[in-house]
Amino acid sequence: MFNLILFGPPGSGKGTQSEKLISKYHLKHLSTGDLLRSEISNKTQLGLEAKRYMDKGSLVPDAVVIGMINDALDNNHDADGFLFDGFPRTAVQAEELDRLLSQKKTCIDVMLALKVSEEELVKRLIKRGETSGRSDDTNEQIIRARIEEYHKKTATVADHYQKENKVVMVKGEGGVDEIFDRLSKEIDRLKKLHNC
Ligand code: B4P
Repeated sequence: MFNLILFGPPGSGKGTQSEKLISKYHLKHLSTGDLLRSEISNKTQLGLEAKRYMDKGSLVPDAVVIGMINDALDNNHDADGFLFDGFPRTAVQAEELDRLLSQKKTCIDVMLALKVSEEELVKRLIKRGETSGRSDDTNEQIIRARIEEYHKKTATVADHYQKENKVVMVKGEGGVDEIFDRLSKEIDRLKKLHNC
């Protein structure tokens, strides 16, 4: 099994690169953003609660996203590995993910962290907002609130995995294929090491 976290601030290219990586490496894609948006479009109780936070650019409560990931892991026990996209986003989520994976006798092999300047992030998200219909992309103030939330609560998640020497920084600016090649090179190297 090979489990990776694709990490980075909002707009750093996690969703974009995940699509290409799951197809190349046959990993199960677990994006908490996508799972939450699907709950919202199905108008479930969970979706209605999550929307209140997402519309402000805030993180959804830990218990909600951890519950979703727990269900997704249980429903995919035959997967060859997981690509976690947008999760974990807090220290509590990271600890809980480690616990859930160790129950399944596996762990995180690597965290690939995309590095992108703040101005580039804002530019990308405003551009996506023109066509995505996502309420959290339409207003620059909300986009900046999401980036602030990342610095306040999420950036430290990298420290958690750094203690185990599992963080690899990757330049997230340039063409999509160029960044994909950088990520693939790291995965090809790390897959041989079998961390877990
Ligand atoms: P997410 O769905 O995770 O969305 P994101 O971080 O905004 O975007 P992502 O990083 O995937 O976008 P990408 O760069 O690919 O989260 C949305 C919200 O859900 C959060 O704010 C939070 O409220 C909630 N949430 C999710 N997970 C949570 C959790 N674990 N705990 C609590 N709350 C949670 O794409 C951005 C744009 O850049 C695209 O338009 C793309 O085309 C473009 N782009 C990508 N690569 C590019 C490149 N190389 N050059 C130019 N443009 C590029």
